[in-house]
Amino acid sequence: MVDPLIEQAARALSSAQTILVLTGAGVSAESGVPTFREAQTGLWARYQPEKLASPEGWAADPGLVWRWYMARFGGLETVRPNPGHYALAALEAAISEDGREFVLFTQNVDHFHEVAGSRRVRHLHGNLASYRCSGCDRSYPLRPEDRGAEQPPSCPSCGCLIRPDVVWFGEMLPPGVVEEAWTASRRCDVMLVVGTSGQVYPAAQFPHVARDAGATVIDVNPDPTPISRIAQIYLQGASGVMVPRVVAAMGIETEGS
Ligand code: BJW
Ligand code: ZN
Repeated sequence: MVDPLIEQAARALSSAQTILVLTGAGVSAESGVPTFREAQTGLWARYQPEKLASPEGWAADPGLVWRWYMARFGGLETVRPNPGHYALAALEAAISEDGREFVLFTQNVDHFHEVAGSRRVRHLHGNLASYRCSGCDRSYPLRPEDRGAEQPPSCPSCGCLIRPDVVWFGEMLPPGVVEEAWTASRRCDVMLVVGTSGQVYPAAQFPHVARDAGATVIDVNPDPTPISRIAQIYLQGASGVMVPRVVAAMGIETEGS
């Protein structure tokens, strides 16, 4: 028998004209990527990620921040998308085929959604594969030797340090993407939120905006968050389990199902 909450989520998504998906680090957890607010492992256990992902952390020790990003970037090479990513890609394919609207906003800097086959993906916090100059802002193609370097490389044009093209605390999100997210939050019928602690703004505000505008908010997370408390449907569990179940209950086939 299908869980009634799974059925409720499947019904809401099946009858929606416009679906917005918002993902956070939890969607990649089952791929083996540590989430932000769980304890970092190994070498990085003694550092707080919030301090490293900030202009202050960068100013205090750019080498440390550089090595952290290179370690995370390297770590992505050995891991793959998980059933949660694939189910979201299958959901998008089915919705788009019906002529309905689907967009996925992710706070993650990995590319698992794209690798799994998602098409309309918007990165709110940048991505780990892009680098730019902290001075003149020119984009910088990472060289193999930069990856094992103790210090960030210098910009060939102005000599300032090269940094990851991600959004740190206190920095602006890409304006076009964040504008699109506010608008989509106000007009979606269903917002499916997966694997975010709902602590980092402005992304944490989007589900509230959608809910206030009359959308159905579905939250998937093993642990309750401020978003699960306002969601009409809270699916308590891992995204690699719950999202494929919802998609299967809609009669959509997922890779590996
Ligand atoms: C599973 C699972 C499984 C586990 N399945 N789930 C309004 C109010 C208060 C403060 C602010 C505000 N507006 C702006 C701010 C300041 C600040 C902010 O939000 N501070 C808060 C901490 C209070 N925001 C900003 O500075 C933003 N900029 C901005 O707003 O500019 C304008 C402005 C500037 C200055 C002042 C005011 C306005 C920028 C935020 C940038 C965040 N950047 C980072 C780093 C990106 C690069 C990198 O990856 O290194 O983004 S921080 C980090 O947090 C990263 C994440 O994308 C982000 C969100 O984390 P996420 O994804 O939710 O991960 P976790 O680890 O927190 O949670 C994982 C969840 O998964 C948990 O719930 C688990 O239970 C769950 N889970 N396994 C499903 N299997
Ligand atoms: Zn430069």
